[in-house]
Amino acid sequence: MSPIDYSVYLVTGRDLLPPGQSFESTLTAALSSGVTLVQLREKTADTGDFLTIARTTKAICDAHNVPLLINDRVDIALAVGAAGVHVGQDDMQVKDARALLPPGAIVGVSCNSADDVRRARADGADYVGIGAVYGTMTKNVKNPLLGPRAVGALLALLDGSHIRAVAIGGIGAGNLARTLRGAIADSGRALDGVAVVSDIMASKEPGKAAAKLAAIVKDFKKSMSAPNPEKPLHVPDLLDEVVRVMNVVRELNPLVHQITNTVVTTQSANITLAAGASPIMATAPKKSANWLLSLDVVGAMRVVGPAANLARTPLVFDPVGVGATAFRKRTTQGLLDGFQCVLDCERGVWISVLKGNAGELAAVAGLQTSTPTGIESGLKPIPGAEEVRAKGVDTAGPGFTDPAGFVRALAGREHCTTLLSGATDYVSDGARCVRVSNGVEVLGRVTGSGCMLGSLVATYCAAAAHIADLDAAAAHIADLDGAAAKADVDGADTDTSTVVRGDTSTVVRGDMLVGALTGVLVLSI
Ligand code: 3NM
Ligand code: MG
Repeated sequence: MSPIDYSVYLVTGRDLLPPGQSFESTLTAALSSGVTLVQLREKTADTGDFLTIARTTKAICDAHNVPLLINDRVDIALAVGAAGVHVGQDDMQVKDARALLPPGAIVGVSCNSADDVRRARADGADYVGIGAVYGTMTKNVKNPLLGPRAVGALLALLDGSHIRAVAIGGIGAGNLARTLRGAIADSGRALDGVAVVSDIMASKEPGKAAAKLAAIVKDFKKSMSAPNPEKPLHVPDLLDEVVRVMNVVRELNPLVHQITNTVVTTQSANITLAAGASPIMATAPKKSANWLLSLDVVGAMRVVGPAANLARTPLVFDPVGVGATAFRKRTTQGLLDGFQCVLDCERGVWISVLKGNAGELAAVAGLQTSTPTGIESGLKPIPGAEEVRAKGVDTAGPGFTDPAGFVRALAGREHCTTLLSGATDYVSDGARCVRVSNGVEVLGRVTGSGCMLGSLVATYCAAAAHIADLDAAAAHIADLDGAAAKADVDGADTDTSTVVRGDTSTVVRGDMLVGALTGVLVLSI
């Protein structure tokens, strides 16, 4: 028997079907569009009805060559010749189910805690369904919600075993990539797939819903098997890139959608125009009066971020003053869990940018390293994060002892190009790190200069579809500093602007962008 593909695991729920949609048509559409495994879950059906629906389901699964598992009921699985069963913690135990089923049958089990996973391992389960990751209306979940990082911690308990793992609970296209990326154990073990009920069952377009999930899982798996290639950077080449990307902006005149706070809206729009792009400063993702009325800024970010990810639109996230209050920390955590940095597999680069000053990035590094449920988070602590504390939107203290190392580690963990702005700026994609040392002191005293930097990063990313983000991000820093240098009446020396590879550089000059104040920038080309 070929190995089970857990990528997109549909767990049925007939009660969730929208009006006019039959179980058979939903199942057929989903199976034609990327679902790789089905679990028939019937919580209220009598045995006779369960058997009838199981036969129908088995026939449809067979027609698509997709294995079928039965929730809880070993007898039904045997009667229809299903590939196996899925049991909950209150159902028959894995060992007992295994004893009743033919050799080679699949037995999976729901897990919510470290103990559950350890027991599943000891009992020889084939896979675990870890959940609930997020809140869901589909099941009355009494256990603690895990969040992606605790899922990663539970995955670590499977190290060295062949047990496969899927996550379940409140997962859909909008949070899937972030879920997959957030749930990686230290060993590098990742989820084998995702189980969903309502995202497909309650959809009026179940085929489309399944296809979206399948595309995201495929992207993720590809990115895990093909790590970011190490591409050496040469300063002269990089400076050529700066010029090239600036020209591309002028040619393309990209539309740059920016959702930001009211302090900086005007500056952000102006610098976008000055770079040769078109800003749109809307909090509403669609031109609809309802959206405008009903969405606050954070709400708009929650809607637009995942939409940008799905459309493969570069997205710059600037968690302004995240360390200052519990509210901002919560909001940033929620946003990071809700949207994610999409990997462009063809180019082998992460196409989104996380940007902040030292205080902000230190706070992001410290987010949720332990989860509310007490499970040790799978999120790696970032060395040096404790060296910097946020003070309002500003940073207190002298900064990181090894900023390049810090940024590289954070970029690696968050899987997106990360830009640390400061007197010297550092940009890393997790492998390479560029240090930009042409800071201009006056920028530290201009509110919104960090925001403007974010606008430029976004603008150049939009234009740089064929240029690695790292280079694009470095390009605008050089640009903003250059512009500021020209404007600085005390005459900063623009000729000494230097863009060099981080770990080899010793050039540090100036003071740039300490007081960053920004929102989220979402750009569309
Ligand atoms: N099991 P949806 S959560 C069936 O935590 C199930 O074990 C869960 O539904 C667990 O994809 C869940 O609609 C429901 O959120 C998942
Ligand atoms: Mg059960």
